[in-house]
Amino acid sequence: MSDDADPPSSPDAASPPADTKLTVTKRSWARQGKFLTGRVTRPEEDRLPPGQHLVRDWPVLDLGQQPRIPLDRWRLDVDGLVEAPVSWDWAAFQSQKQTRETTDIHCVTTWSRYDNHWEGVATRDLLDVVMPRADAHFVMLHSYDGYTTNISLEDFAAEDALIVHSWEGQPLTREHGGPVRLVVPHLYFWKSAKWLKRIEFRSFDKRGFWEENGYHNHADPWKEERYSADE
Ligand SMILES: Nc1nc2c(c(=O)[nH]1)N[C@H]1C(S)=C(S)[C@@H](COP(=O)(O)O)O[C@H]1N2
Ligand SMILES: [Mo]
Repeated sequence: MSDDADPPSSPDAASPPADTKLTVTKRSWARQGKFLTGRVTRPEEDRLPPGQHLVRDWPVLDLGQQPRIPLDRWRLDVDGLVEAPVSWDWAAFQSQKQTRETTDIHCVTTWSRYDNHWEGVATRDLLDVVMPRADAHFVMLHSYDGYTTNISLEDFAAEDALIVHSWEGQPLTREHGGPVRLVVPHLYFWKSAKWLKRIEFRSFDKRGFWEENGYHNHADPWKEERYSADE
């Protein structure tokens, strides 16, 4: 008997069962595009990292200085070990290729927020423009409030990392880092510098503000890389 033999005949065998609970559910998932997010997904049971809880509102956390940067004075400098450094004004930033992503936030203070809709410039597209030199392995983010945070070039180049100007279809508010902040979804949120001013490419690593003050250098939420004592 071959593997592709017809099933035993019965009055119902000619057509597949159309309306079992499972097929109805699966067809509805297919319509909604469930599980098809267009990015590397983690299994659903792994979506909430260990020790995290979900929130609906978006908390504000920073050092307490929320700088006000008028758009006509805003600049983003990208420099250090790159072939083609840039200093974008607002128009130049807006004229870059725009990307939308839907990603989750995981803050080291244990809140997570799902399905944030961002729009901005993909870090990978920025890398195509400035072309890091072969000896660039790390990135330091510098912000208008004096904050700094460090990240490897590999983490910076993650496919869902964005330099964002919009959240949920609206300009990013000042309290959340507007005009422009970084969003690196696969690391704890302190790596996502608000009020971004300068992106510096470096050959060796140097700790930023929280990394010098007891936080982990890498910050992977799924490994609970919260504090430098865990390194
Ligand atoms: N420039 C700047 N960026 C920053 C911070 C900051 O103090 N200054 N705080 C970090 C921390 S600890 C967190 S949890 C997130 C908070 O972002 P939110 O206020 O939009 O939730 O921003 C990160 N980026
Ligand atoms: Mo944080």
